[in-house]
Amino acid sequence: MEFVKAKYYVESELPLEKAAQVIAAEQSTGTWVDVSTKPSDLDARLAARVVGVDEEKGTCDIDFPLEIFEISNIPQFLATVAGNLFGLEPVKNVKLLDIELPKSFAREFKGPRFGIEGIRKLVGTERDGRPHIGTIIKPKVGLNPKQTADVAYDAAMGGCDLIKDDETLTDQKFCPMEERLSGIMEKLDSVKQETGRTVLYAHNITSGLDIVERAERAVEGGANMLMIDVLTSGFSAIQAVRAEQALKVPIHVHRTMHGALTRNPRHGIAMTVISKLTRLAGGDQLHTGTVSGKMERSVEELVAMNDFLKGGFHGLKNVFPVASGGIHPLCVEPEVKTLGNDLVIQAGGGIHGHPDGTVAGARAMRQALDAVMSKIPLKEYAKDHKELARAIGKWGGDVSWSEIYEHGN
Ligand code: CAP
Ligand code: MG
Repeated sequence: MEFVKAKYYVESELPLEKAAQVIAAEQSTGTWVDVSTKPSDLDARLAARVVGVDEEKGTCDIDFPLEIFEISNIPQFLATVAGNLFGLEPVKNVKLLDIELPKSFAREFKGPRFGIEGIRKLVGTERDGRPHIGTIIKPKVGLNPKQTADVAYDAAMGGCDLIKDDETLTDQKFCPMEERLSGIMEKLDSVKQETGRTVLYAHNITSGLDIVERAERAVEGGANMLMIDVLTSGFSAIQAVRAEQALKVPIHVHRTMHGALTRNPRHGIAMTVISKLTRLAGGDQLHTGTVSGKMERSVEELVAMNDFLKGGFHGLKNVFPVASGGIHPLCVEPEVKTLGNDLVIQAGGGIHGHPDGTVAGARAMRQALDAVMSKIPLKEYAKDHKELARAIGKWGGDVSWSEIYEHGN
């Protein structure tokens, strides 16, 4: 018999073993009371079972028989391993820390269409294997299509490999997605003619109702990458877009709202779980966090999660981890040193907030990356790279994120 294995952190007034059994029952064949309607042989087939507890760490391991899952149905999977248990009265706090999926479960999913190697081929970095530099158009919302395209052009000419919509920009009246798409793709075609470089544009199709139609219209309109906010759209949204054979473009996955699940170490769902499900669903790139940016993190979990995304997983293609959030040129070194070269390093404010504007900001990010790849100290490299020098002048001080938010920067 094969199992999906789940690890939980649990706080309860009940003894840990008992609390684990309560969770296992509730999430499989039981409820709060024995029922006369349960066939005597059912538990042997479908009951989840507690296979270990660690009193010191407060964790338990529960095995779910594979048969309890509907293959390739992520919503049902989450209802089973991450459902009612979070609200059970006797379980005061619980966090789903990790899941282990057998090959027979994972191989029912398509996984990423491109993966890291496929995206590198699109951008032309398959040989040098350097990290990609991306930017998010800022301000987050409010620009019209022409203004958005102009910012995209500047960032691309400055050296960005990837331009993305921000997570809250979809098809609002001030920036209709089809006009935005055509404007940006026209600019990126000019970049290609002027520099020979292919720059990707992650076009945000996040929506609940018509996401496949949006994806089809976007690809017909020339999109070379799609973007989906996985937690607000749902994992099935990624699966549905990925399942469309004609949509031969990579999917950039943003994780906005994840903090509601991942941030509390005592309650919720770990980002590790979200990353595994995103890979199954078909995300080619996924925001997983930074070691030096504005969002909170566990570096240990981040490194392990990125290693999972880049490594083998039952024959599914790998996923490009994205480091984003408060990133500027001085963050490039710690990100690459900790997370490696298979990384998309994204800066929004860190490019468009450069003292000399977007082109200079993108150049400064590329100069910081070139310095790291050539193993030259940043300040040394900045001596004959003025855009980097100006970024160091602005962000070189040792200030905390709270000070930055309080006093501006
Ligand atoms: C970054 C960003 C991204 C964050 C999300 C923002 O902008 O566009 O959404 O990276 O965080 O809106 O904050 P800045 P994460 O570069 O200006 O900070 O990647 O951790 O999910
Ligand atoms: Mg954003």
